[in-house]
Amino acid sequence: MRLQARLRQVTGVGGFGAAGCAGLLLSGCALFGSHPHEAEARLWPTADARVYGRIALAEGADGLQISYDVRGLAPNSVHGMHIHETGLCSGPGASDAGPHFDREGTAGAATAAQPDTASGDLPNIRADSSGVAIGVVVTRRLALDGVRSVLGRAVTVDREAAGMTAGATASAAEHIACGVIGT
Ligand SMILES: [Cu+2]
Repeated sequence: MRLQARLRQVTGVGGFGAAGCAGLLLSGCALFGSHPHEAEARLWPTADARVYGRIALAEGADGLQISYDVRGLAPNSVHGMHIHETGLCSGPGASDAGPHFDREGTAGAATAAQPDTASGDLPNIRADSSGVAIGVVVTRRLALDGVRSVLGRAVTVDREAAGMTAGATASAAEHIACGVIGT
């Protein structure tokens, strides 16, 4: 009976969590729990583009905060930005990234006012007169763990703005930059 109680304690939630964290001390597990609360993606140009940048992701009380800093864009241009299903930036225009991340299965319900509703569809980014787009998006539809996790997926910048044609699957849009989200 005493042995059984001990085993239960070792394999219980508390014991498992501590054991899981022991190997992950360097990633901040001891401070924040069993999954990362911060991640980033470095964006590199695809095809002939000269676009590069960084996306920083942080989980907070309001959801997932996505901060972007994209450079090398045409002055005052507007571009679509998405999370894609697969963490690959290879293929023509990063086509290996696959379809837009859409865990909720809501894409296709597009209207002119709400052009695309896949959870991986982020608002358009807007370059200033120097071709730099900096901004922050906060969403509860994405996370860094569970079924909404974007870890290991690709984030892309489109040549065109999203939502120009309601109902179009923007997966076919040409990408000018791509990066894989990691910790
Ligand atoms: Cu895309």
